[in-house]
Amino acid sequence: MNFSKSEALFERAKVVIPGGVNSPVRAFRAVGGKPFFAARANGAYLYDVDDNAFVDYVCTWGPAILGHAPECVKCAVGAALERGTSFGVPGALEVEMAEMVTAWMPSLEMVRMCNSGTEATMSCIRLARGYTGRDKIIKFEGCYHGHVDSLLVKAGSGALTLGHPDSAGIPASLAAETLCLPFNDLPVLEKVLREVGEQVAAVILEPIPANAGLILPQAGFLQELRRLTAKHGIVLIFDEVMTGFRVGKAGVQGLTGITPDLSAFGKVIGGGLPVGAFGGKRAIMEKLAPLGPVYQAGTLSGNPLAMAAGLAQLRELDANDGFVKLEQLGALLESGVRELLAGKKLGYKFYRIGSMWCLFFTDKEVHNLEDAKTADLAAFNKYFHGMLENGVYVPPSQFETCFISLAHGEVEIRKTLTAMERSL
Ligand code: KE4
Repeated sequence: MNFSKSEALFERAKVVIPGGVNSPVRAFRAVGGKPFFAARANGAYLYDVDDNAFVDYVCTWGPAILGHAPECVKCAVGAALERGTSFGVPGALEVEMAEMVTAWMPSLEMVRMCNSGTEATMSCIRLARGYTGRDKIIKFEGCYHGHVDSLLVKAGSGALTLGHPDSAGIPASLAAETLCLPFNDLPVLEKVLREVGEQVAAVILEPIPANAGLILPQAGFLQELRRLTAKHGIVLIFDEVMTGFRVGKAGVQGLTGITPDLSAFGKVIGGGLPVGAFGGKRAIMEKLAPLGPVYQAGTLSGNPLAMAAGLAQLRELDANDGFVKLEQLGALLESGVRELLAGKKLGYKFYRIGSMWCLFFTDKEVHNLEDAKTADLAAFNKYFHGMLENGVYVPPSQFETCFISLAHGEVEIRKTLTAMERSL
């Protein structure tokens, strides 16, 4: 494949944009090589500036659940555009969006729109601290919640030691308020809560972690987490930025019947435009300004273009049994992949939930970040570039998750399996 125009753009980009990208993962640093630059996208396909076409399993990291540039979203945004791009005063679409998502998600008694997943999780953390009057936060290794200072924290040496910054620029004093525990490990969680439970404002997690590859919660883990957080008066926050409106109409909380106290959303809810949202129990949400003492704000929060895009996408998903079709597509891909892997020597582990899937390059079952790190990254990188050369774009890191859209069909899945056969 020829990538000459992308390479020229990348050289220009690196002069004026750090690393040449506006978000680090796009730089292909984990897999080597240089990123391609998108020219356009439609349906299941991304097209780069050199006219290469790729079956896209990144789906702009989740938002393109209908596929790229769906007609319903284009029409809705076009109509909204005629009425103006942003008002800075409340609009009817914000009310429609809030009524829709609170009807879809029983745990959401109230919801507030913001502009990214990061803002959503950051606001949940501040709200939980303001509501409980406590300072400590518990998160889990391998879970990513956006670039929030309190959540860019890695585990200390022992489970009980406090967190250390996972990025420069985060005060050790702030990181120390965050404990980072192994996912799927109830004994450690119970021990920590016995020690410091009454000091903990919130436990935040991706209920199905998808930023360390895809890690499925083991039976009973989420249920016990809900019981223990309730017992200690701790706000349970489900970060459903990836899984919300992706794994089902009511996200993981709908699949499991577990009711978190707060939830964070992004990606799908914005239809490809910048949107985040957070919501939950009325008693907690009413602590937010202008009602309560917890400040949170945003110039473009709930702006009419993003609301129009998100509403159109969610309505299309719901009106056409989107989640049922996504499950069927996921199952079709899975059966093909498992047939392919059966004939291979090297250890692979394939995990899927609905339209989210991940191929780990390890023969160890993956239940947490430590397991995920046993993956053979050199083998993954060879696979990534092989897939790209064969016209399939999977996330440029072993520690990400693939997304299927409703625009993927049997043709794209067959193309994917052929590319995989050549790349493994
Ligand atoms: P944003 O601030 O990027 O909209 O959302 C942050 C976020 C929060 N919570 C979860 C579970 C997330 O997956 C994310 C963002 N996901 C990454 C993909 N691993 C976005 C891609 C990127 O960083 O460019």
